[in-house]
Amino acid sequence: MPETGERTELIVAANRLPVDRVVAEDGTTQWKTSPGGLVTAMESVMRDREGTWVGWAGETGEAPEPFTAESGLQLHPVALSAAEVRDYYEGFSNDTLWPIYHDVIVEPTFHRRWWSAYRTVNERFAQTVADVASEGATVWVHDYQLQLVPALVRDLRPDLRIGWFNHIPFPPVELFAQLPWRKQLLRGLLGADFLGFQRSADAGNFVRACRQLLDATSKGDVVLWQGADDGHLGADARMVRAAAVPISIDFAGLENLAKTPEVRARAKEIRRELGDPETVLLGVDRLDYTKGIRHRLRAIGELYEDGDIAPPKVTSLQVATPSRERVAAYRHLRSQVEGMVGRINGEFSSIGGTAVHYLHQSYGRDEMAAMFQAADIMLVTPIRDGMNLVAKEYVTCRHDNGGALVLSEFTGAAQELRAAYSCNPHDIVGLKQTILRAMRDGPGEKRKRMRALRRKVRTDNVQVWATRYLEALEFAPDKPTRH
Ligand code: GDG
Repeated sequence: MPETGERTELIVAANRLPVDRVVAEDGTTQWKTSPGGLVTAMESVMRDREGTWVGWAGETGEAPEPFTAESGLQLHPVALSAAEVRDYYEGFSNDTLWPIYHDVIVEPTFHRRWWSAYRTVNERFAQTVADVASEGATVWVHDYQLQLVPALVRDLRPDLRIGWFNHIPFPPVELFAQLPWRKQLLRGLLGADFLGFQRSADAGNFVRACRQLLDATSKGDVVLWQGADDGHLGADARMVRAAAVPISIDFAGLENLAKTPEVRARAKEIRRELGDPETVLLGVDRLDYTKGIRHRLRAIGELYEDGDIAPPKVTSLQVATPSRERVAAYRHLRSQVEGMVGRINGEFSSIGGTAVHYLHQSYGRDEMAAMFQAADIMLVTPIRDGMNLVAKEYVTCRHDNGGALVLSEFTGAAQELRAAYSCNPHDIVGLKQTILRAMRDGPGEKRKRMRALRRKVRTDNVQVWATRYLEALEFAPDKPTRH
């Protein structure tokens, strides 16, 4: 392994480094790796490729010096000022791009100042990548916060192999076209050799946007970009492949955790604490308007009202992890959700029988695994979601082949998890029927579905995803010959 600060062969660039600073009792600072599938996947591919992860360490002001995490990952922090976090991250990334890329569920906000910060921060990331990459290295850029990085890195370091992966959907051109900076974003992405998306529909949307907004041509999943807007083949002409490489989770790691005696015991204890109901309905989401929490609560409330379900026999648990609370749309969502939970509980709970247990908190991985095991019906009902890892985590934790997954057709996961109980969350009547069907189907039918779901996630796990992505990047088409 190279010493920290040396040039490396594989560079991952993502908005956030996978660590959090924790201050010990004696006042010393330590960096704790934040657990998650992406980190696990990167650890496995970076271990044998001398990798460095470039990203923000989570605190504003001067960046810490590059360091090695306890997991062995080399980390290279990028500095962000408080104003940049506000304008580049909370503003442009989460209040301009996020709503546009998620079907404009809420109205996007456009500010030229935010765009300018986005450009500045993308330039800083690109410069850092260019500084740490060894000759001919591979660069893997992640997500919507860094869409200008591929072209900026290519300008600085034409010798590098550059890929980008979008964790969220790529919108239809009709919505993408609203962005005042649409061409700059497309040109930024076209600096890459390979662009990975969650679904082939997302890749298709990107290719169509290039054709319509840049007059690029395409053949299959390859965009031919002339390198100039005048239709002539310029010196920067390139071929860029855009295809689906759906992300997954660390199946073996999570299944092992779910099988530990502690997690199994905790799952039983959770059911006891909920009053030993016959059926537990569960939702686990970041508190985000894309996740369909309001639609889900509407359906649950109506099921109580219709008398199809009643506490304490049936109870529901909603974990809504705090998220982006400085963005107005998220504060508004929180008060709507909490109003709905209050109304449902006011009408349908009794002493000793709560209709909706609502938890606006975040939990450790063990507790999440126990909750998944304790749930009979998992409700994953986003209005739009790039993939949705919660759905995959739930089936991974059900090593007993029990439980049932209700899954929105508007998630990337729905393309893969065909054996789930599929729903359209906008159709409240249909959603109620699907929940009831998932509750009432016999154990044989449910086990058959769960086995198929688990087979899929076991095979297409996050390690396979990372390998597939890097292969696609390696074999992406080269620059076109000029004539
Ligand atoms: C984006 C895309 C895509 C949640 N609460 C807690 C907690 N979580 C974990 C879940 C899961 C992750 O966070 C959330 O992942 P999702 O996929 O559900 O959604 P996003 O955060 O929106 O992620 C999404 C994903 O990127 C990956 O490409 O699937 O479509 O929007 O792993 O378990 N984990 C812990 N405590 C919590 O309270 N420990």
